[in-house]
Amino acid sequence: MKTNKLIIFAIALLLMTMAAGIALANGGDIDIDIDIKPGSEPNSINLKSNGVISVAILTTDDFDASTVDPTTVIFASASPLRWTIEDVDGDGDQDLVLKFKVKETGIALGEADTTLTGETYDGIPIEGTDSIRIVPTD
Ligand SMILES: [Ca+2]
Ligand SMILES: [Ca+2]
Ligand SMILES: [Ca+2]
Repeated sequence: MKTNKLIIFAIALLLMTMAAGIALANGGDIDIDIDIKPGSEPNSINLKSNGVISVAILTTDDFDASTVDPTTVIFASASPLRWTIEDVDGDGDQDLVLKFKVKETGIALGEADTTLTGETYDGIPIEGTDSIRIVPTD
């Protein structure tokens, strides 16, 4: 009897979680996982750099990064220079890796995270945020 109650509780919890997920999806943006500077942590950014920064949109159980239209992606204020589909985190599924010019991002001193937005090919808005660490530039 106790086991039955536990199972019913677990199912109820699962249904509630699913309902919350659907509500969120209907609310607009899909929350996506991004990784600024894939494979490195913290995500140090040198604002004086003329370089390029990589940002990965990760494929998860809930989201397929290859559905993102790269031409719609904006990271901070920058549009991507180029992109590739690759398994950047080595977990067996294909991720979308985009490159941005650091200078075009408009990231300023004191910012602690940066958001990437875009749309899927179906026009569904996506949004993901990751932390950054601005490298001191005396
Ligand atoms: Ca990172
Ligand atoms: Ca994955
Ligand atoms: Ca992967």
